[in-house]
Amino acid sequence: MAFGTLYTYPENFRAYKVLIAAQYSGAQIKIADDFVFGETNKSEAFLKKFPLGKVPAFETGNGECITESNAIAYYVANNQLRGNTDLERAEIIQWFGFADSEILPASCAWVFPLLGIMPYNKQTVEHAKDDAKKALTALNSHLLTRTYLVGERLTLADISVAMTLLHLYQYILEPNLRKPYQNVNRWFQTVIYQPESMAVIGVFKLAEKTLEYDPKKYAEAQGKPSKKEKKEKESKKEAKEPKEPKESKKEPVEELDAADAALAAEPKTTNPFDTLPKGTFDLDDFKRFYSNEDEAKSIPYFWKKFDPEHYSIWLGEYKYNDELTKVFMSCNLISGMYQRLDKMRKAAFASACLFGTDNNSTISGIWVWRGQDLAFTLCPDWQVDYESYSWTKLNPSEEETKKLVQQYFSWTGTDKEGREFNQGKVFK
Ligand SMILES: N[C@@H](CCC(=O)N[C@@H](CS)C(=O)NCC(=O)O)C(=O)O
Repeated sequence: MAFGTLYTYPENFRAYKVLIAAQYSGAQIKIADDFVFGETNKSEAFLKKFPLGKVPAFETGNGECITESNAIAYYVANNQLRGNTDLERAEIIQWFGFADSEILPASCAWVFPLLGIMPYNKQTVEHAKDDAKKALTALNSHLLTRTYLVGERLTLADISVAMTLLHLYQYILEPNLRKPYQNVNRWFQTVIYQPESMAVIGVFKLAEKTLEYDPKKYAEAQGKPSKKEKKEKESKKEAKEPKEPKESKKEPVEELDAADAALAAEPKTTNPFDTLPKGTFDLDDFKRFYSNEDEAKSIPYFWKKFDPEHYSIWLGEYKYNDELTKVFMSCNLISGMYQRLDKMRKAAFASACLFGTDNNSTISGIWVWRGQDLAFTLCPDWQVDYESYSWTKLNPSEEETKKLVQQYFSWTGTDKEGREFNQGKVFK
């Protein structure tokens, strides 16, 4: 069985292919901790292993390096996913090419301007819409008589094509637009609602309304004034100064890769926690202290600094423990949730523990965040996983809370039914 480390930023649809394939095969994949897109993948150490500096990238347990998401997915997959015959294997490669050449460029050119990570060019977008429709029509005909793209069972072809369609279904294909592609819709939902897919991407919501183009978004993402702001500024300037020769109207044509990179970069939007008063608890300072000192010092430090007026403490207990199987898969469930909550790190900290062993385990954790309410409700992006947990707000002055904080921060003890601590993961 394959094992190794996957380098990626959170919510990368290409990495999803790999992680879903691993859910099927049981491959043990560790997601590289502390990966910072644009830094880690441009570091000397990374480029030595992966000269193009792109992600996802995979390092096997034996130190072999693989790039290209389809290739990594193939490596970590099992025989069912790889296809049973030479013909099936060839067809899977065919669908890899279809996803990357027929769907992806059209999807990026259509979606990225709406997300504000690529300039809007009407002609390019109209062209992309036509291309996307052609690809969807071909796919729809293929799926008229089939459940899966290749053979009778789900394969890497389904995973790769569905993940490449993810942004279109998420941001563009509102009910009216997806209506002509009923076979694709049915198949897409079959693929993404498999437990193996849901363990990676969570509960996926199909677009209810196509994202609207907002010229301000791109300007903001670039840290530039919008066209309107620019015009206003220029007309003020023109009133004072003689006219400069006019700039060309043509928008710069950006490479899709650059937009792809922008998708991974930190958006410049405000964080929902910014709307709440900061209080006196310096969470970053506590996180540093917790990382550098042992718990005999860091837990008393937590209580010394904790500000109960502006921060709250919660116990989160996974609701579907009966469905947990392999311990490493459950750990990936926790890492996946942490990745999806990346922007919560700014004002949240958690220590989640897995108790028990394979096929007999539970997940629970202690969470601390700014504000007194359930933080997940502050932002739709944070609502993928939280409903899979029951949340209990703890009273910081109660002895029971002190015990739980002690236990979870120091990764000790048992769960309520006496299962021993097995593994812990910190969100910081
Ligand atoms: N064909 C590659 C594409 C990988 C790729 O373009 N990754 C983007 C992010 S999703 C990247 O790492 N870009 C960084 C760069 O271009 O410097 C795959 O499927 O893995």
